[in-house]
Amino acid sequence: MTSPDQTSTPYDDARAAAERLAELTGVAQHDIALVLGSGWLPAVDALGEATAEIATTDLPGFHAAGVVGHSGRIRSIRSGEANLLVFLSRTHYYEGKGVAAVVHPVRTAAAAGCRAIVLTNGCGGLKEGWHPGQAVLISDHINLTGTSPIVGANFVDLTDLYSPRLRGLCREIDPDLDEGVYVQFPGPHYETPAEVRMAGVLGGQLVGMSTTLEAIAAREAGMEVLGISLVTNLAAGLSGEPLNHEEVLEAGKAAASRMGGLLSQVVAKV
Ligand code: 8IG
Repeated sequence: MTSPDQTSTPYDDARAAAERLAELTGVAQHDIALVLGSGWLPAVDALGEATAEIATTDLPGFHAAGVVGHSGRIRSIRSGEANLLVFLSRTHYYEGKGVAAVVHPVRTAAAAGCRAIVLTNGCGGLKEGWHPGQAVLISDHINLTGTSPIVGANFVDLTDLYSPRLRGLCREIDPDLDEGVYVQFPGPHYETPAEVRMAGVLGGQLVGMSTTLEAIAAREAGMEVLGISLVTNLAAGLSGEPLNHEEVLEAGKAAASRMGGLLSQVVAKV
C-alpha cells in the first residue's frame, strides 16, 4: 500500500483516493457505493456494464484483499442515471490493519460524491425459519469489536443508522424481506454455540465479522446507509453441522441472480 505521510488525516487520505479514482475511471463523480460481502460477488453482473475496473491497490491507502471470494477490485458501473462505485471486496477488522483501513473505502466513496452506501455481507442467521441463501435487511447493529472508526470527541448519532427510507424501498421491491439486528464479532473464528446464544439474548438475529464499523463511518460522512445480509449459514450450533467458508460461497452462487435483481432494483430507487 501507499503509506500516507505522517500529518495526513484519514479524511485527507480518502480525498486523495477519490481524486485518483476519478482519474483512473474517467468518472468525475460517483453517486451510490456498494460493498460486496461474502457470497455477493456473483450478483455484481446484474448491476450493469462496467465503465471501468481497477485494483484497490491502484488507489492510495488500500490494502490487498485477504479472503477467498473477495477480489480486491473496484468497479465503476453506469446504472440508469447513476454512477455506482462497487467494491468487490472489503478489508476486515480481523486482518489487523487497523480500523482506519477497514473504513477507508467508505470514506473514499463519500469523498467521491456518494450520498448513499449499500453494505452487504454474508453472515450466520439465528432466527427460526431463516434458511441459507435468504437476504435480510439490517435494522440495527451491535458492535462487539470494542472500537470505533471515529477518533476524537465527535459524538455521532446512530439513531436510525440503517435508513428506514431505504429499508422501506427494499420492502416495496420485495415485501417478504425480513429484518434483523446484526451483531459484529471480531472474528476471524466463528462463534461458539454459547456466543451465538449470547448474541440472541442481546437482541441479535444476524452474526458476522463486518459492516458495523463501515456503517458508523458512513454515517459520520453523512451518507445514507442500507445494510443487507445474506444468511449463508445457520449460526453455529443451530444446524448440527460445523461451519465452513465454502458453504458461504456456495450459498452466494445459489442466491446470485436473486441478490443481483434485488440490488439493481434497489439502486434504481435510491
Ligand atoms: I458468511 O456464522 C459468515 N460470516 N461471525 N458468524 C460470523 N461470521 C460469519 C458467519 C457466522 N457466517
